Amino acid sequence: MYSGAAAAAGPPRRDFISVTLGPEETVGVGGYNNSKAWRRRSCWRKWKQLSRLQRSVILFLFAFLAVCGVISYTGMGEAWKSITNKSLNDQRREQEIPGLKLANPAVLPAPQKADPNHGDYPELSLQKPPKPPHVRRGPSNLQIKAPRRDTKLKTQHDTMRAIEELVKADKVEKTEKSIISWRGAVIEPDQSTEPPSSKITEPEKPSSVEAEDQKEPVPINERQLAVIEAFRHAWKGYKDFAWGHDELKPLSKSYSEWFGLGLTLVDALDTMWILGLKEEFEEARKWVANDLVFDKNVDVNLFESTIRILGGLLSTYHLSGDSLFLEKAKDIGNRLMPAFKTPSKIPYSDVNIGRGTAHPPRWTSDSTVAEVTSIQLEFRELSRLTGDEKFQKAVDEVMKHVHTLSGKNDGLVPMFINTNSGQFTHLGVYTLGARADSYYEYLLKQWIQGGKKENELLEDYMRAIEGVKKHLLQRSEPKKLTFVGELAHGHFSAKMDHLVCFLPGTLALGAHNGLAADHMKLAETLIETCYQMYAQVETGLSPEIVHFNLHAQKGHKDVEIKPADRHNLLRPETVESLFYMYRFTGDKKYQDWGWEILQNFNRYTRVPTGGYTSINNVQNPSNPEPQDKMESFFLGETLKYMFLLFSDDIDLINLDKYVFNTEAHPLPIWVPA
Ligand code: DMJ
Repeated sequence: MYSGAAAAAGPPRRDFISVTLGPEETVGVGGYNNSKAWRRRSCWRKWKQLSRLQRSVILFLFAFLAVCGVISYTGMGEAWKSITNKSLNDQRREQEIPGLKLANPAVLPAPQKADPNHGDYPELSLQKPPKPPHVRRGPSNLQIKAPRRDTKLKTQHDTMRAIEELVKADKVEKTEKSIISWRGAVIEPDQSTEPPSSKITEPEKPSSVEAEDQKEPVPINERQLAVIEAFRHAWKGYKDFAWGHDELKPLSKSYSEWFGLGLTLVDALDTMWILGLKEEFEEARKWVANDLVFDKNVDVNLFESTIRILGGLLSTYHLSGDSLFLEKAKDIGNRLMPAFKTPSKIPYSDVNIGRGTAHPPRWTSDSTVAEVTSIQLEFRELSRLTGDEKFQKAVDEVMKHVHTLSGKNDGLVPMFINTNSGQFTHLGVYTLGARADSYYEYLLKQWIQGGKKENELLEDYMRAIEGVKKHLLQRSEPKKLTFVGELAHGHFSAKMDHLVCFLPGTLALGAHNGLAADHMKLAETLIETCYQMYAQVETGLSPEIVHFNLHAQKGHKDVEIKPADRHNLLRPETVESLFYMYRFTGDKKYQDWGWEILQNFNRYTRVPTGGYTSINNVQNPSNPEPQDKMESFFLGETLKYMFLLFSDDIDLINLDKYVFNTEAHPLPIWVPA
């Protein structure tokens, strides 16, 4: 307190501190002596005049203020440092990665789990720089370039750290507010994916569309618009004549039931999402919410309902973040579980989802190998999402068992397996077509889904591809097309199902994930063959099965078609593989081939009143003999793969983040531990 009044009243003693100064020290009174010595002397005198208590209190005050000063100085320093660092990093970022959107980590490689030891940079610090791709990835403007290992390394590391921090901050913010997507659902923020462990307690969140809202939208091109138009036309037929039923019969303007579960609608949900068909999606969602009921006394095929319904619901949940789809997925998943109650734990083919009973087909106790080994991606994902390990346990057991079985031929498996003995049956017949196809596909895809750690799956896959090379590959005449035939008790048959055309895409996916480069070479030759299965036919559409000519004969093409095999069911496998090939090579010819196929579907299978139909005769352009059936996979797979094939956006279902199930439903790749 500095006041004349206080000075007059004398120093107060108790409640507060008073510093009393004599009148001679008042500015303007007496002469103004401001010499150092005088000041020192006068201060000392004042100090001595204070009581002991006053002196102690003043000392204490000084000490207290000094401590406060030190603390606030260091805090400000930190704050200042972080501000300057941040803006520096921002500048560097802009200089080094022009156009990089920080909130869009999708440009970085596969989702990887944070290293728990890397406390400071939990999100991205462990991500190794993307490996230079073995082949060119996508069109040049979308290619991910490997960072240069040169003097820039440190700055790049800094940049990564800056990105990590900003992404981390972005994530924290996201957890506080859900993102509402125009596609009608609340998208929850956390996209982390974890493999299920035996101690799953907390359910996982959807992988969702983390970067979609932030990144520049890649404009939809003409060919994609043509796919949207085709989808709308197909959907119109389904809506007008088959709404809520399994399949459209577009000619008779009616429908057919298989399981009575709105199969086409459920199979098409994620396609609508990907194509951006908001209204159609909303309408279908309403049907799922109000009318999709699994408590029905109906027999369903375990495999078909898993890949189409469970797979469709799971992927729609991931894309939309809408928990309705997860609830439905849980429901059907639980209802399918009785299939695994067999003596061998190899599941039965059929389940009554209302009664909770399962059984094999009436005529045999065998199941199909492809069916029991191509439900794993879906059940494993269901475990991860629900925290309930029983789904994964059941399907993993099947894979482990098949891994140890005898009866394989250099990794190639027979087509049947007995649900009582757990042994392969009908030994000696090997194909990559019907009844075995997706066994091979799921070996690779489970390995990818699980973060490339499950070595038995990889071993079985690699061995099988060697088996294909050794026993099933041949070249046709006159064009010398490499094709995959079949082996029956040591006899080679030059027969190839259209179904086998999944293989080039799978091989390319394996090569993209670091497997042998010659797999990519094989993929390139096989996709050419699959294309020729269309191009050499009168309608430009492939039949269900072809036989290749092994010997040159005048006037004969490579591809021969038997009358019983000349139907086309609107199958997806070739466009599926074209999609992978374009994504990994950027070679436009694959888009052009797909475009030809779409035009031929429009020419020969489109029904004017709505919908597309399977045809009976691909060799007769003037009468392809429409069959009056639109398979659900035309919407679930064929049109989806077409749309993705024509897209130049590698983040539209990024193949380092998602793995497609065998019905084209994308499921997240789990973050490697
Ligand atoms: C689809 O249900 C799946 O792709 C399955 O793996 C094979 N058959 C059809 C499409 O052809």
